[in-house]
Amino acid sequence: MASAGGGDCEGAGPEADRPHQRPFLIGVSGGTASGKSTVCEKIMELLGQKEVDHRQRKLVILSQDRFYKVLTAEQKAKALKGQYNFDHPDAFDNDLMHRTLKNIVEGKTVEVPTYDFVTHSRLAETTVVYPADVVLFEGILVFYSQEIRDMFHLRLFVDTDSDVRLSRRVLRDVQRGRDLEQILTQYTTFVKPAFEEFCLPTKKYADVIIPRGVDNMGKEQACAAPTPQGHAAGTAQPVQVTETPPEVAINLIVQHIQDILNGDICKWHRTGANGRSHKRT
Ligand code: UZR
Ligand code: MG
Repeated sequence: MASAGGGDCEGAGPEADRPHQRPFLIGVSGGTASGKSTVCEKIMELLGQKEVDHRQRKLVILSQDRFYKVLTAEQKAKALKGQYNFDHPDAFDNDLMHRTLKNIVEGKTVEVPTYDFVTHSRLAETTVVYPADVVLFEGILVFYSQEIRDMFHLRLFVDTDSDVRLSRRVLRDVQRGRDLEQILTQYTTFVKPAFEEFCLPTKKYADVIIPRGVDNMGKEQACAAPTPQGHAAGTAQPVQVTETPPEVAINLIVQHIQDILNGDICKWHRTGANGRSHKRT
């Protein structure tokens, strides 16, 4: 059966029958303010999908932030004082996130909540996400739960220095109307420890590590060497594009996505860098 993208592969077996609406799901993780959203936007732009009406889009970007839990009055009071841990895996409605991603992977239209960072609450309006060929799901802890991690066909980790992330984070939070002292206290109390405990250890699950996000695109810069100790014994190393500007990593990813959009569904059959099989059920 032909997928809408065309180009079925010989020997693809039942995989060839997969309706094209079943998207290729890409997880994009990295610390706070690492540039996850910017990387996603850049991918969308390079694929010429930015100007396309959202109903016609082949690519959709979705943020884990949308799945922050609805806070109780008590938690909200804490949040407003910078005393609530938004960087802990429990801060997310993991059930809803899992259910929503499952529906997305099955090619269903879903409704996702909208989250307001100023009031720390879920807004009444939701966003309808229509079936797309490629879905980018970005967030600090998208690789934390194995259940969700295993759903991704490709995993990217945006690796940006923590001092760069802190300075961006401060600017962003000030723009969100927060008090500087509170921003810094929250960072040292919650954001940094949680990054080290929950986010950084998930870097080993990435297929591709994107250095410095897209901020330095086009600039020549020396980079740190890869850190093999970050990888579990027996697992393959992810592709780490360290000696080159980050657009090389992004261009490689874009090329891969382009192949999927063009209907080269053999790509879906590949065995991941970590030995995962991407067979769909
Ligand atoms: P990114 N966050 C808020 O600042 N306020 C909220 O109401 C909900 C989340 C922050 C959260 C986390 N932490 O570090 C960050 N705090 O959003 C994740 N404190 O978003 O990946 O875009 O940095
Ligand atoms: Mg973000």
